[in-house]
Amino acid sequence: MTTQVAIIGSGPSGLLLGQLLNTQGISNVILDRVDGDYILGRIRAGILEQGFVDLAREAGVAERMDNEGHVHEGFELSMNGERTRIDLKTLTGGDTVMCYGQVEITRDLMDARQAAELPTYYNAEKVTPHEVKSDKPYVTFVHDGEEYRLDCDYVAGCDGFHGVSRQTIPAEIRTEHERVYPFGWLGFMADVPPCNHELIYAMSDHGFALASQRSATRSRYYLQVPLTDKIEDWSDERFWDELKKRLPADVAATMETGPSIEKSIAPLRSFVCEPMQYGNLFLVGDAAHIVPPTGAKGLNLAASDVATLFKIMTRVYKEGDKECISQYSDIALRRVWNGERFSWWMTSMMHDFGDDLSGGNNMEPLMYKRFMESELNYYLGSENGRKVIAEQYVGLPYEDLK
Ligand code: RFL
Ligand code: PHB
Repeated sequence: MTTQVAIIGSGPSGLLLGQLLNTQGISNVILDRVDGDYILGRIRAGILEQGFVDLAREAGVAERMDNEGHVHEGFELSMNGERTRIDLKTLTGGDTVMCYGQVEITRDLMDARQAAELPTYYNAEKVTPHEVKSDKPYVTFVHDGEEYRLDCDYVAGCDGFHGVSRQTIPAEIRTEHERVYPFGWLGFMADVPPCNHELIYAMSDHGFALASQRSATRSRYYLQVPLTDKIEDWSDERFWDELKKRLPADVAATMETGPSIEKSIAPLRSFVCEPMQYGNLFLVGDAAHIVPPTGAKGLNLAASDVATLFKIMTRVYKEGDKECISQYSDIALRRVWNGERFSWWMTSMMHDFGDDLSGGNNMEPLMYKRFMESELNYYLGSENGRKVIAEQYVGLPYEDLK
């Protein structure tokens, strides 16, 4: 089997890249180790930057998003019950974000791929890239008990944090930066109307909470929880009780509650792998970097990687310029480090690190807490501070190739 770009991973990164390449007539095959239903069962992101929205439109998969997604012109930060609105549109001179679930955009991408009859192998086992430093890379895998070899020009490693692609880069070439936070997020989905028309990120003496949403009738909430907590520890009733303590009192008082339709705990991590390419292998999205979800940046950084790789592939195949491929890692990493820094900063200011000394570089815990409270207070009280938050939240512009 032969293709131009072998894509490992059928998450949003791999699917978006495949769809964009197809608009330019660049052939691609996607391999994933699980099936489509499993992928659609992973409830994750909810906020898309304008850059993502524009890419989805370019890929021809935006119809449902444009009809059913909600444009948000702002969000709120609550500090011990005191609410401050970050007016994204005014503070950035017109930018907004789109509230549309990762599951929905992934479904739209899968449907478009199927309609275009582009080759996809789900439940592919032992997916392994080979010879990625040469100009004849290939990927081997097993499907339905049969062994396959996929010859290609390039390999896009879109296989998430636990994928095989990053491990293909020799350990002596790769530097991995990692910080694991001393708490996780308990996610909770319920078919009740959102408690507020915009998102609320809440810092409180009881810990962090986030009120998000998927539609006018579906809410998505998160609570900071100790890493040792198990899902069984959190009955629906306990969840709602705790959430009400952390959100502003007026919001909690009118909030509608109901049974959960999904509950899960995710650890929080900052992670970057440098470089993001090795020969003709490119790492894209979570395969190369992870952010804590506080800034809503994970999926959006994946999209900016996709945008850069798509520009490179288009130039390679349309103009015959192979030199430009060496630009990938540097361009991608500049935006990634910015998103990492913002996500770390938001996480640090808004969560309770308790006695954990890693929060503030071995600083006395209460001193660190006071510094962070003071920092948040300052940013919220100053228009320039709110502008900085707004500019980062809507996302920095994508960088062009040289
Ligand atoms: P994915 O989605 O992990 O997809 C990778 C795919 O690769 C497959 N795979 C393999 N296939 C073949 N062979 C192998 N050896 C393979 N190993 C893995 C997997 O089966 C999978 O299908 O990575 P991708 O495409 O890079 O997408 C990244 C995003 O999923 C992620 O960044 C976001 O979900 C992060 N995130 C958020 N991002 C935002 O931009 N805005 C948000 O509001 C936001 N909220 C969140 C989030 C992530 C969360 N969790 C649970 C981590 C909220 C949460 C709670
Ligand atoms: C979500 O709706 O899942 C969501 C929104 C904003 C975040 C993280 C998650 O920062």
